[in-house]
This record gives sequence, C-alpha cells and structure tokens, in this order.
Amino acid sequence: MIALKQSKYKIGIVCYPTYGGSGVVATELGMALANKNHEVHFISYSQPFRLDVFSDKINFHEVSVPNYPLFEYIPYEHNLTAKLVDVVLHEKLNLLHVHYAIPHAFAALSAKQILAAKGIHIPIITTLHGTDITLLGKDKSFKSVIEFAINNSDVVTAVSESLKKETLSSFNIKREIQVVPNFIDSSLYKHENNSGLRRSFVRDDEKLIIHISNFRKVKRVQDVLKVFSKIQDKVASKLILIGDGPERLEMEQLSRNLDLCDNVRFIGKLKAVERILSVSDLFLLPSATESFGLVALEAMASRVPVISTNTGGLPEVNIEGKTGFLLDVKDIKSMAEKSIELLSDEDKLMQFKECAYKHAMQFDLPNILPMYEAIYEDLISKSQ
Ligand code: GMT
Repeated sequence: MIALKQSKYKIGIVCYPTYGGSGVVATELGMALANKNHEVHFISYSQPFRLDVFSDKINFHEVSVPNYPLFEYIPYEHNLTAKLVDVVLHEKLNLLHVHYAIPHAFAALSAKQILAAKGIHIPIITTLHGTDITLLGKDKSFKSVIEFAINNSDVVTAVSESLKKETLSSFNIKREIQVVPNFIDSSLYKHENNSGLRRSFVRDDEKLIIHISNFRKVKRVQDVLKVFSKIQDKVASKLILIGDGPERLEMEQLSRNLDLCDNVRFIGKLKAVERILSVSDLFLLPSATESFGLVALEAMASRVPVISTNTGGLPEVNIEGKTGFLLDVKDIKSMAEKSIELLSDEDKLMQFKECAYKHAMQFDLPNILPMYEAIYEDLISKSQ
C-alpha cells in the first residue's frame, strides 16, 4: 500500500480560470504549493487553463451557477460564497487565498461571516492583481465593495509597488498592503536551440517578434501592429500574436489595412508559451497600463528583451536600457525605433537577451514562494 504524505496546510485558491495573468499566477502558485506538500483546492467556475497536472495534492471544485428564469443577472458571487463555505467545512481548509478583489475577495468575506456563525475561523488573503484596482477600481459603482474587501481581508498583497501605491491613493485604506511580486518557474524556461521550431515561423535571415495577451483594449494591441509595421520596413521580420479577445477583429482589419498579412500570424490561446518564446527575438507590450506585466517577465525568462510602455509596475520588471526599453504609452515611433536599434545590432541584442534572463531570475519561484508561505504560516499560527 502507498503511504500518502501528510499535507502541511490545506489551502483554498480562488481565481479566474481564463487567459490572463491573475489566473496564471494563482495556478502556478497552487501547483508550486502542492509540490511543497500542501493540499491545494482550486475553486472557480471552470478549470483554470494552465491547471493540467495530475497530483494527489491538487483538487478542483467547480462553482456551478444555475440560471433561474427569475434572474436577469446570474448571482455568481452567491454561488461562489456557498461553494467556499462548503469546501472550507468539508475539506477542513486552513485558509483561503483569493486572487482579484471582485467578486472573489468579497465572496470570501461573506463565506468567512457564514463560517464564523458556525464557530469556524477562516483567514482570508486577498491578492490584488491590477485591473481590479486600475480599471474596476475607477468605476464608482464598485468602489465601496473593493474598499471593504481590502480593509477586511486578513492579509492583502499587491503584485508590485506601483499597484500598492495606486491602491493606497485610489481607496480609503486602513491597513497594510504587502508587496509580493509575481514569479516564474525557471525550470520551465530551458533555452534549447530549437531551430526547427524557429524555422516554422521565420527564415534564417528574419527576426521573430512576439506579443501575448488577452487582446483587451488595455493592451493596445493595435499599437503592436503599428510598431511592427515600422519595424518590418527596416528589419526582415515576422510577428506572432498569441492569445485572443475582444480586439481580435479590429486587429485583423488593421493588419489588412497596413498590408501586414504575409508577415503576421495569429496563433490563438497557447498554454505552453515558453516554447515559442524560447525561439523569439523581441517582445512587444504597449499596454495602456500594466500592474506588473507577467508576460514580460515570462519573455525575459526566455531570454527575450521587451519593448514596453513605462506605466504601472512595468519599470519594476523591465529595466530601461538593460532588459529592453520603456516608452510612453502611444509613442509608436519611439517603440519602433528602439526595436529596430536592438534587432539590427546582433551584439547588443545578445547582451540584452542575457540581461533579460538574469533579471528575470530574481523573480524565480524559490525567491517568491517563501513570501506567500510565511504569510500562510503567520496567519495559521495566529488562528490556532
Ligand atoms: O492584463 C489583463 O488583462 C489580465 C489581468 C488579470 O487580472 O489576469 O492581469 C493583471 O494581473 C497580472 C498578474 O498579476 C499582471 O501581470 C498584469 O499586469 C495585470 N494586468 C493589468 O494590470 C492590465
């Protein structure tokens, strides 16, 4: 008989399952915790897209949302709350770690109240990821709810100093916010010389430029195409677009208008972005705002320099003149010039690739995971 190892803590993780940074961070965190012998319970309305490992320490609880004819709007938050109560009770969780304020943190706080009435104390950690503060937070109709969720969680973390600052200035916050930066698992980023894969995208004399996102307005994906249009006038290159989302049709239209179709490929939502990143030369991230820019970090871990905007937390990830360049939002001309400067100087490009990799390793899992584990340890010891 196989003797299963006793789990350390039982941790509930609530996240969005969709193609986006907060879901990726929550999933990678859960998988890393399971590797360290914690029992992890993911709770969401569908399986997080990067959660594809089998482990006796990983569980998934789907929140089903029945739609009664009476409901014009589906009350997902209540189903989530009820599911959290159920999972905490029956799986005997030690804590809930919720990613994104709305509705996750608020639902967790409601679950905490219901459980308190049953004599059970469950600590709540809320991690702010960005758009919950920078976009939703600006919407007055959400403000009091986000503020309440932040002020009443047991611990609140933000993924960058910039996001912490923005949270403190946008809301009436009466508590400490800890910065725990996002991370990558360096073991995934083996730089193989995969010339076969590279040749399936570009000729030997061409450069491979890449963009990955959920194609939402905030990503300014049209700027990716405009910058690329200027680059390819000077440097033989191809652009690969990974992801999908609301701006896709506009992007297709723009690539036709700019006569880019022969040099631009839409690949769709890829799980293992590290493979294609490993054969790329430059990453474009012209976002209007980015609390951290996890995808920039993933590119850098793959030795790909980043041309990004200088907003939000991006300067904490991408280092000007070392791992890439940071330009003002909408400054397409300078983004193209800096891209051309890098792509046309092989020595400089190599230097930036090495620097990008070295800097990304500061955000390697073994450096960041202990920060979350210390928070868990502290909360659990206080609640016993
Ligand atoms: O960028 C998105 O549209 C997705 C969003 C999310 O909530 O998944 O990403 C946010 O969280 C990521 C993980 O912490 C950060 O790396 C992204 O910078 C942040 N997005 C924005 O701030 C726009």
